[in-house]
Order: sequence, then C-alpha cells, then structure tokens
Amino acid sequence: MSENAYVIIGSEYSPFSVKVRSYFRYKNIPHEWRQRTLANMAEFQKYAKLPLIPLVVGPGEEALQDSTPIIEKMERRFADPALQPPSETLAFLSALIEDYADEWVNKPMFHYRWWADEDQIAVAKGLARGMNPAADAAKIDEMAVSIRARMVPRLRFVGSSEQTKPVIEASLDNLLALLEAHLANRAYLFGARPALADFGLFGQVNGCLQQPTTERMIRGHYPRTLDWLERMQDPKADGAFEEWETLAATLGPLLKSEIGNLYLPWSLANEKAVADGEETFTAHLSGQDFTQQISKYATKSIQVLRNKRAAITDRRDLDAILAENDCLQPLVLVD
Ligand SMILES: N[C@@H](CCC(=O)N[C@@H](CS)C(=O)NCC(=O)O)C(=O)O
Repeated sequence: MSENAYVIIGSEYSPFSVKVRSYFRYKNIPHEWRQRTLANMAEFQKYAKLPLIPLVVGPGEEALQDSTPIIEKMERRFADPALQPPSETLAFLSALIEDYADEWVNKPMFHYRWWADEDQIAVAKGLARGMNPAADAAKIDEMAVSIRARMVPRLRFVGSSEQTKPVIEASLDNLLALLEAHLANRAYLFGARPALADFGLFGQVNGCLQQPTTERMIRGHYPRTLDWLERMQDPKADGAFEEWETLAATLGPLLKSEIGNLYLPWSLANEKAVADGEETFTAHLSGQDFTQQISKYATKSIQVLRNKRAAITDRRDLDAILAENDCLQPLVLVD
C-alpha cells in the first residue's frame, strides 16, 4: 500500500486518529499519515472492517482498527521507548486514565462540537474541507450543510442532551482545571515522558481546540494545557517517569472527581443496563440524572480494566490509591 511500513488513514478532526498518529511519532515508527477523503474512500473501505478511523494498514496489508489495541500491538513490535511507567501501579493508572479519556472525555469533546451553531458551522466546514481538499468554496459549503445535518442528531449517541449538558460541561471545566494544576510541574501526566494516558487525553482535549467555544476556553485560561497539547503533537522523552508520591497531590483529584465519581459510576450503570437488555439507562452523577442510550463498547473496556487489575500480583499500592479515589469497587472482578 505504501513504501512506508505503516499507513494511518485518519482525520485531523478525529481524536482517536490524532492519538494514534502522536503515538507513532513518539515511537518513531515509520508511517505515512493519509487524510481520509472522498477520493480515497474506496481504498479505506477495502481495508476497514468497521466504518471507523483511524485505520492502520501495515506490512503485508495487515489492517488494524481501534486505537488502544493498535497501540498495544505496536508496543509489542516497537518496545523502545517503553510507553508505560515501569511500576505496575502507575501503568494501570495510566491505562485507566486512557480509558476514561476515550469513553468519557469524548462526551464533552463531541458535545461542544455539535451543540452551539457557531461550533456546528465551524467543525462541519473543517470536516468538509478535509474530506474534499480540492473542492471550491460553494461545494465545501454545500457539503458542510449535509455533514452538520447528519452529525447534530448523533449528539444522543454520546448522551448529550439538555438534561446531561450541565454534567458534561462541568466535567470538562473540572478536567481542564485539574490538568492545568498537574502540568504546572511536569511536561507530561506521569513525568518527563508521555505515557498511554497522555495519548488518550491528548486526542480528546486536542479535539476541543478545534471548535470555537472550547478553543476559547483553553486558549483563554489553560496555558500549560495548551503547551502540553502542542508538545503532544510530536512528543519526546525528556527524562524519567515520576513515582506516585510526587504525582498524587494533583493526579489524585482527577482520579477521584472525574473517574471515581463520574466515569466509573456511569460505566457501571451502562453495564447493568446492557446486562438487563435495556436500550437506555440513567446514571446518577453529581446529584443529577444522566440518561443516555447504552454503549456495548464501554462494557468491554471496563472489563478489560478489571482483567488488567486482576493480573497484577501485588496490588496493595494500587488498591490503596484506587480505594482512596473511589475507583476500587467498580474495578474488582466479579465472577
Ligand atoms: N474505539 C475506536 C473509536 C474510533 C472512532 O470512534 N472513530 C470516529 C472518529 S474519532 C469515527 O470513525 N467515526 C465515524 C466517521 O468518522 O466516519 C478507537 O479507539 O479507535
């Protein structure tokens, strides 16, 4: 498919694509970034099993989808520099934050993208340009109208509604404030080099930089987070990972308020609804009802985290951190 070993077919507007590209750059994996366009749609469809980006096509035309398994597979092929901190405790916390980014932070990113007219118009135009770089202005405007009409109703897929808006928006405010504090003393989430958590969060928060409302928030109030987003475009190892002792003061509050009190309770309610054969569910988050349609994917990702935790032989430190931050009980494997 390419003289380069790997081709990443994606979009600047796709958080999961940008996440994978940042990882490939960090690991120095030879690759070509190919924007998915109308012109190469047939090529994309030839390899893609699911209509989702990113799609990575590797040597021997091996087609890979789903950002976390892609990264895990590449990690086995390209071991240096190691993606995760050497401590099993920190490696688990990094995987937990990545999962939260993919499954929860995607909500505010997508919500702000398609909620207000200003954002809908700007993003639809950007997507139209990306899909058809050679088109003239009139054609772009025409495509943007149809993209906007198609995407706005999809807000419900991530649970964005008048009812859930306050929780979703407060969560992004909280995350950005906590990230800003945490990044005051370090270049990346776990120290002087990026970990899996950075790539996941980068994808979603970078998406927030591409839509006027959240772009104004980030540029206006969160300069360190902005620097981190810029670094994450092409991240470099610039020192060691830290230990929990130095991370705890500012990373603990993120675990507790975002993951322990929002993401995991949401995920448990979703899991129960899927098991009960429901189509929608209501979680009680921040004292408010949060109703949305079920996500089968999220039931798999919480199970993956439980299995990861169960595979750690000495879990004393990890479990103490998880318990302190309201994250332990949802992550205990139940037979
Ligand atoms: N779990 C997947 C999610 C991928 C995903 O949702 N991709 C979105 C864009 S960010 C997509 O392809 N949506 C349909 C489309 O753009 O055609 C991953 O981690 O790669």
